[in-house]
Amino acid sequence: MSGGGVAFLDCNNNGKLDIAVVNDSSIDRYLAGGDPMITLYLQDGNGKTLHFTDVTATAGLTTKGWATGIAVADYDNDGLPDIYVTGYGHNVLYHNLGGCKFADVTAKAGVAGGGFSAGAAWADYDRDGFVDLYVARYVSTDPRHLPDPQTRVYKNALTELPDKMPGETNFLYRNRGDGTFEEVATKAGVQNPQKAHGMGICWGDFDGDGWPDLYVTNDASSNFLFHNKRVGTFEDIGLDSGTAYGEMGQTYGNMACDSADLDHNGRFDLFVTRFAGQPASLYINDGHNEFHDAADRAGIAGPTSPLVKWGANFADFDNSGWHDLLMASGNFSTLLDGAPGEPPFVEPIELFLNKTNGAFREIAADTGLNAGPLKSRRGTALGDVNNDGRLDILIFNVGAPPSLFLNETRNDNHWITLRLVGTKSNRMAIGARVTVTTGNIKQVDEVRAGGSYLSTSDPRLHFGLGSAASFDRIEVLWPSGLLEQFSRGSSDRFISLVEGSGIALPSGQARLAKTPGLEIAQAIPTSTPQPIQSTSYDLLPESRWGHKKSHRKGGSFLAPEMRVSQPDSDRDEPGVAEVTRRLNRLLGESERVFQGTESSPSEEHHGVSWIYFFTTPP
Ligand SMILES: [Ca+2]
Ligand SMILES: [Ca+2]
Ligand SMILES: [Ca+2]
Ligand SMILES: [Ca+2]
Repeated sequence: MSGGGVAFLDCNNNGKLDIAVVNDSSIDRYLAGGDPMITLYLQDGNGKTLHFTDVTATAGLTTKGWATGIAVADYDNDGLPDIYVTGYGHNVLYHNLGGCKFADVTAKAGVAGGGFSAGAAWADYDRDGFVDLYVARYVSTDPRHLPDPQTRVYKNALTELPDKMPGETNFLYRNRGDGTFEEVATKAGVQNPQKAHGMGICWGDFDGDGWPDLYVTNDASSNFLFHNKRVGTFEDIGLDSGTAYGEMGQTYGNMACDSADLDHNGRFDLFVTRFAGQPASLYINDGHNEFHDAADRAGIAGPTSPLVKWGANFADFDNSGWHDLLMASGNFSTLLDGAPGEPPFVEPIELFLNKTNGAFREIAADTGLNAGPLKSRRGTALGDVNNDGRLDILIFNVGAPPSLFLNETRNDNHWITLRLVGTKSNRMAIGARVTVTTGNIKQVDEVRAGGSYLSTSDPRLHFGLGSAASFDRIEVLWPSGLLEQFSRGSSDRFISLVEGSGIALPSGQARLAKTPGLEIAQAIPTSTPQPIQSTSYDLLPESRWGHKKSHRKGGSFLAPEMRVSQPDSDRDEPGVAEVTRRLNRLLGESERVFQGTESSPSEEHHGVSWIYFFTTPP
């Protein structure tokens, strides 16, 4: 199997991220009923220590099956994140009852799916205040009627190759707002009638019109970019946009996607991972729904090509103000180890540091990410699991416990992390577009719920601010259409922004097309809003990444080479041994003992470093 996914979520809203991990199964076990589809690890440290406890059974997450992916969102706007799990045979929707107790509401909700579901992700595509769910399905296969082994041997491995198997259509579940969903993929034009092999999903407003668009990666086929036509329907502009194929029009084995505004021009760019021998694509958004593949120029095509690539995330790991890129890899079978031309089952993680000039440099070896035993990696998720202002990494490993990497980068850079609370908009503000201005730099990001490879990251938006000890303003374009400003404030803290508590900017309503059905006000607890000052909403200059033209010069507060300093004992930062001890029971039962290693800081450290924790095999 090509699973699976991981998720950061805060299941009891106590401000500390919990962890959900998909559970693999096997054909024999699946035919006997399967395995519990996910494991939930509750973060229950005392604030000083990081500690997790497996609460799967007491949380009621007991539905069995063969899981692949996980997508978390608050589908009923009650303030508690709910969990959707994809898998083979059936999917499951767990409603969060509070206190990290869940109920399987799949049947009532009508989102069981069927067949072989892979990626899933939430977005409010019709902007009615309730998040909707897209599910990509992979191949059509039946473990009770497997094909003749003699016809399905790939090198040394008995396997079914996707390009020789029929695919399946995809699902779009429209949230009716009453706990039930209506499957509307055909009506909406996102059904995938050609039955391409769906894998990854990236919702994002790629054309900046305020309506979420949908990118779907397909194995052994071209990718879809479904442009939201604002009337409940989509059109596939994958081919016209330049995001359907490889740079020279190649059809590839596409796995996962992620998006971010890499070049500070307000447009979301796309990254796509692929099978071995196929470079990843970095599709730079040129505006007007046109992209070009800059992976080669950016120094990403070469290093990514040999690997069997899965999860990938853009994130600012050193808080420089520029997105770096994480990528996880691993071949699909140990039986291929040693086969001519085949990458091994276990492969290194790659981390590309943004050089801020349109190019990246692969620095994983210097960060400690590969200091422990290599694994066959799959889904990846990001989140600040210890709330120290640095994004940490969670990765699914095939046949092994997941890996959690704590970001131990030491530098003087600043950051803010924003939690958005929708009132008219969906409660988790999925799809909200946030612009953070520091000096003459504007960074844009969007709240997402599911993506990359089968996984869900921390819903809080993390912004590295470089040397800026304060931000000038934050603007939020809520899914309801409201554009609000929150005033200047100091960096290095977590801020909650509640829809309606800032200063409304009139241009927000005018900028977006009106849509009916947005009057879904709810009484919710609010945090203290920031004091306000008004301002204009300037556009940014053209991208320096673009092939068309670039007039963006200087003016940046971002220094690419960050000073590396040793841990400051005054900051009450635990050392490796102490963290190791504290993490002794991390991610599992008492028999899963953790060991810690640390990479050695060096001149080639590049300001990014990690403590690597891994479990001994059970
Ligand atoms: Ca909920
Ligand atoms: Ca909706
Ligand atoms: Ca759009
Ligand atoms: Ca952290």
